[in-house]
Amino acid sequence: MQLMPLPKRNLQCGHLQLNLAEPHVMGILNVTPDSFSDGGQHHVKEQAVAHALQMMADGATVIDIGGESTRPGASPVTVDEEIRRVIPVVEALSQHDVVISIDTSAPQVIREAVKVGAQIWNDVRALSQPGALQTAAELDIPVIIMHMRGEPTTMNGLDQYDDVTHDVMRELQLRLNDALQAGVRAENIMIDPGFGFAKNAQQNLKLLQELYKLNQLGYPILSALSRKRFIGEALGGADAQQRAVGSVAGHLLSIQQGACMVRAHDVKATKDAIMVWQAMQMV
Ligand code: 9MG
Repeated sequence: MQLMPLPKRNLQCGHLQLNLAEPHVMGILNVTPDSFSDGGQHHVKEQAVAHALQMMADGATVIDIGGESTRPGASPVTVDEEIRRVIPVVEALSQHDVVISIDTSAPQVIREAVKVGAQIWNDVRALSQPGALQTAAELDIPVIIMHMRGEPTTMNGLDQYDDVTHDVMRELQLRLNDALQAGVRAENIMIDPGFGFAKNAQQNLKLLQELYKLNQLGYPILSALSRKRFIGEALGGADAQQRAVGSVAGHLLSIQQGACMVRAHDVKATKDAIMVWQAMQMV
């Protein structure tokens, strides 16, 4: 496996800066009805904020808040519902020293979230929804452009690749071209290979093995494989709750190849692994 240095630059996130010379943990905060025990909307917000604060204490510098599940088969939610779920949590977290990322594809959601303090747009649909490119250019905030084919509901049948890494890079480049053409600044772009989106287990592993190649595109890389099915399969069929250590391994392999951010459920374990990696780098 070829090793690549991390990109040595800062990502400006509103009034906060992320130094991308060191790896960052993005903690996952799903604000969907099944994420927290049902105790009414206010109670869900309290639990979500408490969970985010714990992830920050554990070492997350970014919290990724999502109000729509992108799992295959998950039912879509309306923009109004997404806003209702996400905005109160953004408002509460904006009082804290953490970068807030919003996992949404809807321009209206990110616009509302930025008004109350969000700084990064994490879009698994890579700015493909109507108005998304213009919104990203206008808001002038960091955007994560992820590779996917189709929609979460249709992607499972779209995994025909000649060479998965090469094809993912070529298709990502097309989305990058569209973003740049629309006026999104290169300094605001991060890329993501989209582990688990329109890829089978072997293809996900191949992408992980060759992640370093994505450095050729010239943008900081986010790796997001936390608790995904292919990690479970590599572990011989572990269910989601038993995939923490496997996910940490995958994230560390990503960082070793140049990823400067990893999106994780298990923040403390991920941070510990990164600290060992960093200590080794210092020798
Ligand atoms: C929200 N979400 C779920 N999986 C993801 C992935 O692989 N990358 C990014 N950027 N977001 C994701």
